[in-house]
Amino acid sequence: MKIYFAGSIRGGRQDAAVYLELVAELEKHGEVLTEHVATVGEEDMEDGEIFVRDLEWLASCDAVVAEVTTPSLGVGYEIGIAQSLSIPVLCLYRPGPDRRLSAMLSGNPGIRVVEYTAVDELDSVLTEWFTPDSP
Ligand code: 6IA
Repeated sequence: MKIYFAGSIRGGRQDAAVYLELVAELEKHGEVLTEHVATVGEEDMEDGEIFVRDLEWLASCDAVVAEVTTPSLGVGYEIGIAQSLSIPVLCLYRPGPDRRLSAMLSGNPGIRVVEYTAVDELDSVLTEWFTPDSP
């Protein structure tokens, strides 16, 4: 199972610690192609190279898991591309008093949105979602 993890980079890094925890959970279910989303900082690539590389990984993955609490143009774009390629998408969202999830995700019947407060709640959700034929 190749997993494309999507999380905000230039949209804001306030959830970077959550992404690290999530990537560790996702690694129990398969190969995470995009660990760098959690650990970003060490890369020295042009934006055009990042775009081409990430789209190649996206097209080659079996599933996309997107942490969508921090709004990100890049994550929204990746979700749209994944959906157009019929790749299953799971969006993870932590509700808060000062934010509302985009209707393009919460109102989208083609993707699964799961609300949570802490990564340790997601064990059964992820196990169920990664079970073959489940997403
Ligand atoms: O619009 P954003 O930057 O928040 O978009 C984040 C999403 O786009 C992530 O899910 C990534 O898959 C992808 N992405 C955007 N920028 C990068 C990137 N920059 N490296 C890898 N993936 C990216 C590296 C430069 C960094 C040192 C700032």
